[in-house]
Amino acid sequence: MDLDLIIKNATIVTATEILQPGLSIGIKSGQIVAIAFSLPVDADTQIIDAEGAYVTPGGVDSHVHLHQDNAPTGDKWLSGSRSALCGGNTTILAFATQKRTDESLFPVLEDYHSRASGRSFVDYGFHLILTRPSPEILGRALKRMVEEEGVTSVKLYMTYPAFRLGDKEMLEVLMRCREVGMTVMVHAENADMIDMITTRLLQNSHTLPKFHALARPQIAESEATHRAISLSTLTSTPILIVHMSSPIALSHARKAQSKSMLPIHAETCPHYMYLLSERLAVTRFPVVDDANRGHSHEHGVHGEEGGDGAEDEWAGARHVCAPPLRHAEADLQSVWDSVNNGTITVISSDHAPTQYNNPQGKRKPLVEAQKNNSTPTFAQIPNGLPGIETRLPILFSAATDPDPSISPARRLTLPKFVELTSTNPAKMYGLSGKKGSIAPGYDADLVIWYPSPPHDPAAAAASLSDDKIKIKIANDMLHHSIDYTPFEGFQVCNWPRYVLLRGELKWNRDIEVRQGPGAGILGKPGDGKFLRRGKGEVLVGRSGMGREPAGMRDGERSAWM
Ligand code: DUC
Ligand code: ZN
Repeated sequence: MDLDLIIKNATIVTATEILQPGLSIGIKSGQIVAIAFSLPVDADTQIIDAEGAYVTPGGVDSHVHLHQDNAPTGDKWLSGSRSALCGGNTTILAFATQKRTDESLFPVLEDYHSRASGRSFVDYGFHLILTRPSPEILGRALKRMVEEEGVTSVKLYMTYPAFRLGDKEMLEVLMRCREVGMTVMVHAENADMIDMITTRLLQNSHTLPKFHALARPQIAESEATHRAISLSTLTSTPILIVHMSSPIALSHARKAQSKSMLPIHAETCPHYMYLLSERLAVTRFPVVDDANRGHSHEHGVHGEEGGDGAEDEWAGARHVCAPPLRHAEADLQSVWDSVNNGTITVISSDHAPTQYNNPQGKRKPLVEAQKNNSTPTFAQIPNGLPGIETRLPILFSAATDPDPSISPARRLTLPKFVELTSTNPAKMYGLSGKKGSIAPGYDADLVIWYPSPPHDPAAAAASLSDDKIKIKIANDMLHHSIDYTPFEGFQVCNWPRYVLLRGELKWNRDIEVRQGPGAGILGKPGDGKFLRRGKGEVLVGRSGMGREPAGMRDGERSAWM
């Protein structure tokens, strides 16, 4: 068989099961070719001993913003993809953004290719953000994107003046995406509600970061979600609603999936599973918060109780994202419940960072206001959080941490972890058969974790003192170019020990721990290849032309569709 590499003594996890411990994974020419208890070794076969640890498919982070014009202090490809790798990701899907002035999509794609080319540590692809879906674009360009460029997904915004599409434009895009087989992502928030509330908050001098959460209430998300589902139903087009945070919005998705069998997919992110809007009101950072990992807690995050940072009334700007962090534990719980009852199809990071201490970053409103002698406002704070490197360790911990104080309601199973962070995003975005699973024929993109602590509570308590398996997240251990992480101080019980991209070891945390920051990165910029993707799969509901929506006669749509 002439194997290049064998990962021995693995406990392999797939989206459906945890395989019997002790298996070996045989790798040749970057692909998995065999899984067995014993594989033939020759003189050139390299061996990595997983020591019984869980081995999961490399993470597929299908929602990351790198080198975007509206985030000049955010991660570009080098730092963003490096951070992805060190957090266990081997594929990332980022955005190529059409500006309203861009008449053609092809120069846009070329521009974004040139931003990424030769710089990525991990494999990557692009979703197109459509802001001007002209007849030409709908007529030919999208089809060519699928057939010639391997770009098979678009993202549509229902909010943000620079990006927002009206319902008619969305309908036209949906109809065309169904025809050409593109996956449609939707950012669902009602723009006019947000605009009206923001204007009135500012008129009332409510300008601090904490008012960001009031400006984008849950009803703005739930109304737009319901509308997006209606548009999808009318046009019989599958959609994926990104970064869902609201219980009512999630209930709309669940009802559509379960009662009407519609192909409505839902994405969430770790920040909507762990962080509350009270963080927008903090006046010190880092925040002292024992609320992570699903412990129920009485006290929240308050400036006075805050960490060792200096007093700063703008500190909460670090947590400005859209949709905003929600107010209540019950909101977090509804997201967890939606993860576990199957409503959520994908958990991405929505890594969309901006530095804090930078005049072009989260503090920009303060700097500008000082120059113009005006008042800084929450509405000028760039939206988005970093999270590409912390997504997998946090969620893997939710699946494996033996700490009995973690609420069972805030856990997920290991197969569910694999399904939502790797297998499903690969399937949804046209990477089936290549990425997102551990099986013969797939790319050998693998994460080998540290051997888990025993599940016997006494033994677990003893081994929790081992630094390898009890890790406190700190920004200075991350590899992005951002000066904070919202997960500072969170305890996780594991971290990707080895990460392999197409059969080559690219991250070795043992070396990082021994030799210091950056030493564990064995990969280099340009290792990551652009992925020409196929058409995405529909994972929930019925695909293709379903029955007419309620109230229409059978076949009625054929008069206009
Ligand atoms: N919200 C978005 O819509 N995009 C990026 C970041 C964010 O918070
Ligand atoms: Zn985003």
